[in-house]
Amino acid sequence: MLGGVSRRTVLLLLGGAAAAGGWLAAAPGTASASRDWERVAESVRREYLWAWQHYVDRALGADHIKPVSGGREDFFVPGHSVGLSAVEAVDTLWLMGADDEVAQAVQWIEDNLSFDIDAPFQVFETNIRMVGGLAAAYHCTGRPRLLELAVDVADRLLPAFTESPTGLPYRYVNLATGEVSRPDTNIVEVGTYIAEFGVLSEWTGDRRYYDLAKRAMRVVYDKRTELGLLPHDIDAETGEWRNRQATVGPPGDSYYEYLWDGYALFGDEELRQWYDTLTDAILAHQAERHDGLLWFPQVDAFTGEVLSREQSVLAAFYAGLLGESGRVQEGRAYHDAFHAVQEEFGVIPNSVDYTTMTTSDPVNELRPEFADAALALWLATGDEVFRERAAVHYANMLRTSKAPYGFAGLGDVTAEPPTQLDSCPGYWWSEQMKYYWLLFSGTPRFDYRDNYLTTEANLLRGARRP
Ligand code: DMJ
Repeated sequence: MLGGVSRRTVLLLLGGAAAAGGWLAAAPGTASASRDWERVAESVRREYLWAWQHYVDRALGADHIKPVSGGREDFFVPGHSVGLSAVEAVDTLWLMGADDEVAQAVQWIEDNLSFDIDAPFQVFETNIRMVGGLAAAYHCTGRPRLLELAVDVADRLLPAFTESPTGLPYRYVNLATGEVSRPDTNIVEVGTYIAEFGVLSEWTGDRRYYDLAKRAMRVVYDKRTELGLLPHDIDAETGEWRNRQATVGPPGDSYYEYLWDGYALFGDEELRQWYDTLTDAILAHQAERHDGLLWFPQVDAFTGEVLSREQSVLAAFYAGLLGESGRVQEGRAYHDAFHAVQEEFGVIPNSVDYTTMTTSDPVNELRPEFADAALALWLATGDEVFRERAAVHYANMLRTSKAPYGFAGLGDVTAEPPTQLDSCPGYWWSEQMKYYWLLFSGTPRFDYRDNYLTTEANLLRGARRP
């Protein structure tokens, strides 16, 4: 260690500095006054617009561009792209003040997007990405057609809820016929709707969306164990648990997030009470310290026995959720744990065993959760350390993931240089580049005091139109 900064971090910073034109010359922990955040923000915007241009040139309307080969890829259903990356990008482009690019994306959506597709779509992913993306695009631009499309796709998802005997939605619904399938589900896929459905209720005056989303959340909450914990797998037809394991990572993560968010967005005190009850139980039975760091192992929801100390990178979001819901100390401590992972590996792998700080899954799928939590904790505390950590996260991505036609996931973060995968997920367009931009730019288009970003970082409150 060099004065609290690992050798690996220094190398990464130097690499990032070169790649980004020297803006990251300072080491983490250096007083923020020495950082030129505006230059970092400019770099983020420049890279995002560079990637956007490639998507427009080679893949506009496809769900994904393939960043290494320049090809196209479907996400939801083979042969049925719905312009996922374009939908995910609109509010990010808008926050960056890239109005020509916003117009390009919106024009493609308004002219081409149709959900009359005779194929099963995953209800959770369609909601957080398509309903949420369109709702955020509407919130930013005010274009009525975007709201119509958000309502149209949400309506096509509703049979998943209304056909279920328990109110827990099925995992899949055919968008054209309404046929439902796959009752074998989990608490994320039954309980991550209240933000997107809630704003649709607010904006259309139709309460059905909010009520269906909340009913499913209640079914889950009412089934908590005597310890107050939730296993993560559940059957939508019987309402019975399908496993015993509880986790704040997938597939448990955004169920907890949306309990808080339902309160934060709509003032629903009942959801806040459910959130508080479950969070108290998680902190009592699902948390442990190891080498002075706070971690959340997987535990048996009925006995509290630790089942696994593997930590998914997706669980890093939980640091931000704790911070924004008033548990700042715990949120900061959990972010410190993932900061240690970033210090160890540079680019954070899919998961680590925190007892050995090793990984058996060295893939990086451009996951945004560490940056997500950095933004939430920075907004909650104003502590510059979170901007510093996010800047390192960005520099590491820039150094390793920039490919000929966009940004690519990595096959093995421990290889030098890491191998690039020919894939860029839709959430890259909605999540980390937006978090970096909001952290570094101070854009007047964002209300830094009163805002709401969904689990997919879709902006549903806080757009300040010029
Ligand atoms: C995103 O699609 C959402 O954040 C979701 O809640 C889980 N994580 C992915 C990105 O990693």
